[in-house]
Amino acid sequence: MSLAKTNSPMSIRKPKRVVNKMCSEEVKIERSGTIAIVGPANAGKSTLLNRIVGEKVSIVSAKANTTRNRILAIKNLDKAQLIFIDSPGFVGNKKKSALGGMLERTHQDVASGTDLVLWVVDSAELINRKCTLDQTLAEFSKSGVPAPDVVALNKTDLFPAEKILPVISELDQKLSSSQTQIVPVSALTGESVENLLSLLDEKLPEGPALFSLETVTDQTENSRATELIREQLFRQLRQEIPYGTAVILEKWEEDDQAIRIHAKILVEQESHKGMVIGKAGSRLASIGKASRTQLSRVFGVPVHLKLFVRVEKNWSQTEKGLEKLRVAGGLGDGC
Ligand SMILES: Nc1nc2c(ncn2[C@@H]2O[C@H](COP(=O)(O)OP(=O)(O)OP(=O)(O)O)[C@@H](O)[C@H]2O)c(=O)[nH]1
Ligand SMILES: [Mg+2]
Repeated sequence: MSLAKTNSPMSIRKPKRVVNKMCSEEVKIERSGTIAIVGPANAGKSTLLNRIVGEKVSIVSAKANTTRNRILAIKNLDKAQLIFIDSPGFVGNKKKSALGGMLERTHQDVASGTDLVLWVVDSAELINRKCTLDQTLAEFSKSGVPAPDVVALNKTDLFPAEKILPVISELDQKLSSSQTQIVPVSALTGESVENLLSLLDEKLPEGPALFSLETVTDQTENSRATELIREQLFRQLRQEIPYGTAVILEKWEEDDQAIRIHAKILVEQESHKGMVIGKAGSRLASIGKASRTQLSRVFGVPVHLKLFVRVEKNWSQTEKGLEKLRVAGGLGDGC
């Protein structure tokens, strides 16, 4: 199969595991709309999206700024179609590279054109006082995103109710709009995610389904594959190394039995190349193994993966570097 052919929405070849299967004739959608998922880096936005749609559509790691572009995924309820758009987290006041600037613009763009804004807040940051609520609110208003319709106070699995309740009441007092509702959730365990969905459903405008009821995400297979590899780079590499990595698909072949993928991992410095490869190739082998497991799970067939590491000096630092990567397909869909 040619590269261009893989640029098709995921709905064309779904994973064998059937997710969100609903029969179009049985369901009449009366409400539909787009919902921006915004919030600080690492708050659990992508974990929440994956939990809502029931499969991994957005990559997750413990490192900030894992998500780099908009990720659209759809959840159908009885009579409603909720179209979620995950975004890169706030970059904050740090000195920004060209890539950091791109993340910030994407974050703002995602929230500016949607029907609803869902702000995900990390309760651990507030309870452990790494960040005060005033700082969190100030950061939110500086981010240029419209006021949230719903706040999901995430990671509640980490604390007993007596720690969570004061945060909710403080949030309630300090939010500028009395229309904003707060839902404590755990994206990790799924606790209260149904409540969150009901609340969003109530706020959706009337309208027909905007996507077919079988569609889970509009991401191309190319992008989904490179993102799953990038997830392993974020999970398995340390310090600044993952932030200077990008993945480009070089070859995609498939038949009924398997998919064969060749992908290039870009790093910014010669010294980073050795760290990605590791002693006797051990790190790259581990990245490849974990990526293959995820790819096979998502695509529903065995995946054979070959990874190569190349240096593209300081690509993330300049607009020129970003543009070169964008053209090569190394920044994913929608960039
Ligand atoms: N305990 C706990 N951990 C969570 C929860 N949700 C997310 N996490 C963890 O928080 C970390 C960040 O999760 P992500 O979903 O990547 O966060 P994000 O907001 O998408 O981050 P960026 O893409 O970097 O902006 C990961 O280690 C997750 O496993 C939760 O409800 N409970
Ligand atoms: Mg994310």
